[in-house]
Amino acid sequence: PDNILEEVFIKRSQQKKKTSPLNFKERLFVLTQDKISYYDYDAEKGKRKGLKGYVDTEKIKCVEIVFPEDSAPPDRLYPFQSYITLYCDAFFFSVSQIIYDEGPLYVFAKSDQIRKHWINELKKVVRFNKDLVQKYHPCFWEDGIWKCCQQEMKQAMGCRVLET
Ligand code: 4IP
Repeated sequence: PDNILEEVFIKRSQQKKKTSPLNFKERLFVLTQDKISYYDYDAEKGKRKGLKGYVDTEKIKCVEIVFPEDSAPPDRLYPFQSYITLYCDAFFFSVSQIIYDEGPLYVFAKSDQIRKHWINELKKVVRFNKDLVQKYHPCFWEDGIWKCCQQEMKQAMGCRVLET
């Protein structure tokens, strides 16, 4: 499949399980019409390594930037001043009927320009998706709450209307 974009981003762990750590990994992201895939990346050799995960683009509900809440310490933002959130409709049913909820995927771009470019391309890719939302969460999901509206459910409906 043809790659639309390829870029190294810092990805926040999605914390699919309650016990998952909150950490940040450098990953090579590849966007095609069907998928956003991310790979382990050898920064020294500039080479792609193993596939770590992917999101089916048809499941994406929203592609937006994140606004850090006013009190966010600057070290959490530095040196990546930009963010992308992807709200994926992420219900995976395993054989044992355990439901994983994927929630938001946070990706930190190295520059505002890269962020803008990816958001534009992603919006084109997802524009005909069935499940696009009209409301989103402008701030992070962190420590079990949405920082923008204090809701405690990861799947809680967005609190701000998207501008079109
Ligand atoms: C992992 O932490 C990595 O951050 C994973 O990212 C992440 O998966 C895991 O989150 C998280 O537990 P450790 O390396 O310390 O184990 P990656 O797969 O890119 O290495 P995702 O892909 O989901 O962010 P959970 O929620 O999948 O457990």
